[in-house]
Amino acid sequence: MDVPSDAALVIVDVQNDFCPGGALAVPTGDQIMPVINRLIEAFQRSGRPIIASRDWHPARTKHFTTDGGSWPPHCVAGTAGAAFHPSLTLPKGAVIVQKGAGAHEDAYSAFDATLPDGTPLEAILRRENVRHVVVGGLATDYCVRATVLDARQSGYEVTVVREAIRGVDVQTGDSERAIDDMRAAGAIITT
Ligand code: VGL
Ligand code: ZN
Repeated sequence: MDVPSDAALVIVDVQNDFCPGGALAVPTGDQIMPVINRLIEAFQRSGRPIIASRDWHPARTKHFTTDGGSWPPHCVAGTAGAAFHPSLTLPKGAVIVQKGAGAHEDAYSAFDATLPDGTPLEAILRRENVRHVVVGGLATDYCVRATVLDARQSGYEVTVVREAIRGVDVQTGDSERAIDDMRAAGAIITT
């Protein structure tokens, strides 16, 4: 893809637990890898920022069914399930932000993520003069959707690469509805 000069790539939660074999697997979640890796190469060539968020939960959190929440335990900080998928080729300079470390938050959006020192994603985007985010990752109907809606709310141009996302589809059609929601919020869905 042509990388706009004011763009950053935001890769949402491409972690083992969201891929086949993981604790909260997105069907065919691993199939986005070649597409994401091509996006990474394009951004790398353009010298534009590459940011990867990771879901990074404590062992006990209201986010998990074990404490009254919606999801089986997944992406517990530091575990193999929370590691980035081995086929994701993040370059040295990639910025890793994490979210969901509080025991009382879902933190679906990458805009809830921070560096380990607490610097929020938006501060990083501001520092890099980013006005446009290109988004891929998992899952379409949760963290990708929440990230895209927050980005639009904050005034960013947003491009979502259709082949670079996959959804959970707890209810049939959730991912298609999420794409409609993102488009309605002004995101451009490209192929
Ligand atoms: C996600 C459900 C629970 C996601 C995270 O990354 O989309 N979904 N936690
Ligand atoms: Zn989670």
